Formats: sequence, structure tokens, C-alpha cells
Amino acid sequence: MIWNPNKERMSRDEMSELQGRRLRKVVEYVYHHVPFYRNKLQAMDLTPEDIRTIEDIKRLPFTTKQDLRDNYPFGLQAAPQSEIIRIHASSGTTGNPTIVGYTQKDIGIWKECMARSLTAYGVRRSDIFSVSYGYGLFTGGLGAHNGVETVGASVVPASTGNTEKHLKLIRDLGITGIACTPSYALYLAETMDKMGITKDQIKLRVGAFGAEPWTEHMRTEIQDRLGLKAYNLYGLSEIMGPSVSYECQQQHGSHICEDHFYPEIINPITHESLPAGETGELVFTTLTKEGMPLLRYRTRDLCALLPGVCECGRTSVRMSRIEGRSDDMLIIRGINVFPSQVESVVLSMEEFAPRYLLIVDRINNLDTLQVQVEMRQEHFTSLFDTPAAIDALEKKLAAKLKSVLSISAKVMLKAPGTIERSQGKSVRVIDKRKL
Ligand code: DLL
Repeated sequence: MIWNPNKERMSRDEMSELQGRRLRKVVEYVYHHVPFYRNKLQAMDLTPEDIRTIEDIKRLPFTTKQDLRDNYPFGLQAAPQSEIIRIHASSGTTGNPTIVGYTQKDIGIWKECMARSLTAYGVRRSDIFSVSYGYGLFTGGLGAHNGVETVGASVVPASTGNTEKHLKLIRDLGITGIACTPSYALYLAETMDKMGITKDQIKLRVGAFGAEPWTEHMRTEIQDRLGLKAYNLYGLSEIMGPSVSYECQQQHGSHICEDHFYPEIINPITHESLPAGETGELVFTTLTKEGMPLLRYRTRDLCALLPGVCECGRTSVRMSRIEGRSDDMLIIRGINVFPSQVESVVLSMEEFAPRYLLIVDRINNLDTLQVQVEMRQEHFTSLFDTPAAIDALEKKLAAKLKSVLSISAKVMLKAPGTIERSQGKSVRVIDKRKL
């Protein structure tokens, strides 16, 4: 089923025409309501009249996270405060958080996009759906919550925490759907094992996972352990929150709600636009937002737009999984390292659980990388008393890491359950060099 066939199945010509019309409107709007954008456009000798079709988007300036920080808290807000009905803030680890205000219309569009996502996953009115993203300033909880209500399923606002109580509800209420981070889904599976709940005792069949990078290996593991079908859900607070894009039943890329968020892929260094199929930095322009519209916002997420049409019938463009971030790239002894590269090596070996931590340090002016990785219970039990075997396994993983990363890492095997769990986004890297 498709929630909004008129928009999700538009012909390419109609979509481009709609995007062009909306782009003209939003440029005109920010020019008159956001001094930051008026100044930028004027400095580039541009007026709203110069923007005619969606192709003209390439003439517009970029917006960065730093611009949002510099204009903290409301500098980029276009709508008057009296029109703002909700304020969220993004999870920043450094500096000021990013404040995002939404008008009534913005919240309506967000609900619509979230309903498109849930419908694509197969969620129906008869489902009982647990929202286990954090409720609060983070957009995950309330964003998913509103979408479930819009579809008409029963929402259980479980939020994070209270994992045992939550699992009891999943079992006793016959909860059929869940939205949470993929790492929390694995934590639920572990807690289920500890509580002695088997997947036959629960009715989960659909999961909406996002807010952090995850891999096909994690998908397989979550599906096997929870007995559900796991779908990707992507978004960011600056643009909207969850449901900027979502997977359909084909699970070949995530469809972007491109009537509201116009995607581009650029080379993060030269800023030139890249064609479909090439990996680069994802950039979004909000086409309909009133509260805080953004022109060409640089997400720092690295992915590709997928060419071709999806078999599900939706014509909206798809994006690949996020392969990393242009800014979480670590440079260790001069070599670029993405945590996702470590993850793919760890997950290619059956001895390890998808739980790892990279600790980067600088000792005597030399960068060091330690990779801590959790063992799976069955392998841990059999190796526990044999230090030589543990040593051999550490060496095996270190050799594999070296061949992929081109630098050596010190490997430390950890007992199951000993790497700290997070209920929100998981922490994969501790870079002590910055401290
Ligand atoms: O994480 C919104 C969200 C909530 C999305 C719930 C999906 C589900 P922020 O806290 O602003 O918003 O973080 C946005 O998280 O730029 C990506 O780097 C990452 N991210 C979000 N979804 C995915 C995903 C929410 N499905 C940042 N895969 C983004 C990989 C994701 N990374």
C-alpha cells in the first residue's frame, strides 16, 4: 500500500515542475524573512527572480551546521514566534545545540511523511506499535509517535529505558511494530535472552530503525533475533526529523520525500554536484517548510542517490545507506579511517557481536588505535580458559583490520555485555586526542 500515491508516484516531469515551483516560493520567502539568507544572496548578486526551475538550485548558497550554531538560537527561523507550535533541538556533542521551530503546517507535513514511511513498511490500523526512540528534544520519539497516530495504529509511547518492563508489554500486549535505534533493537534482543523470552512468544513483525548508521549484517541479526522485518528510517532534525526517507518492501535504498526535501549529492571538498550512483555528501533543500526553511543544507552524511525506478511503484528518488559522515572520518597517522570499515570487518567474523568501540589516542606523538570488540556468548564460553586461543583470535582480527584500514590496531576482546550500552544513538568512537 502507498499512503499518498499522488505524491509518491508522480511522473518525473510533474515532480520537477512541482519542485521548481516550490523552490521559487521558498527562496522568495527566506529572502524576505531571514536576513542571513538575504545577505548571502545579495553577496552573490542573486535575487529570487533568478531562480526559475529546480535546476537553478545549483546557483544557491550552501548552509552548514556552523551557520546554525552562529545564528543560535532563532537566527534562521523564518516564521514569527507566534506561528511556531513546537521546538526541538538536535543532539550536538559540542557547542550549542541546533534549535528547530515548526509551524502547524510543518508538523502536518512531518506527520504525512512519517505516515508514508510506516505505510511502506506495512504498518496498518490494526497494528500495536511501540515507539522506543527517546521522547523529548530529540525528534525520534514524537516524530514517530505522530506518524503512528496518523496511520491510525495504536501507539505505545514506550520511549527508552525500562527495557524489561517494555519487553513484558511487547509480549503481553502482542505489540506488532517497533521504532528504535538499531543498537537498541539488539539490546532488546539481549535482554529478551536474559529474561528467557523467546521470539515465538512475541508478535513483533515490523521494525523502523534509524537515527544512526547500521549495516546489512545488523539487519540480519535484528531480524533473526526479534523475528521481524527491519526497515531503514532516515532523517535529521535540521530538515524535519525521522522520515526524510524510508525503505519500501523492496529494501533497495530509501525513498526520499522529494516533494518536500530536495536532495543533491556533492563532492564535500570541491562542492561540485555528483551524478546519480556516485557517493558524496548529501545536501537537502526544504521546499515547503515555514518554521526554519534551509537552502542546500550540508548534512555531512555520505551516500549516493540510486539511479533507476523502484519495483514498488513509487517514483521518488532513493538514497543508499549512509556509508559514513564526511566529518566522523578519523585521521589516524594520516590515514582516513571510517568506523564503518571496522564494523564490516568485525561483522565478517562469526566470533564477534556487532558491539565495538574505537579508542584513538596519541602517545609520544604517535596516534594509536585500539579496537575493543565483544565476543558472542558461545565463542566466549569455549575460549574463556584458553589464553592462547584468545591471543590467536585477537591477532586474526588485527590482521584483517590492517588489511582493510592500512594501519595497525590493537585488538582487545571483551566478554559479552561489557561494552557500555546506549539507549539512544550508540557511541562507537572515543577520540582522546581531542581532550
Ligand atoms: O536522528 C532523526 C531520526 C530519528 C532519524 C529517528 C531516524 C529515526 P538527528 O539527531 O538530528 O536526527 O541526527 C541526524 O543521524 O545526519 C545521520 O548522520 C544519522 N542518521 C539518522 N538516520 C539514519 C539512518 C535524527 N537511518 C543524523 N542511517 C543524520 C544512518 C542515520 N544514519
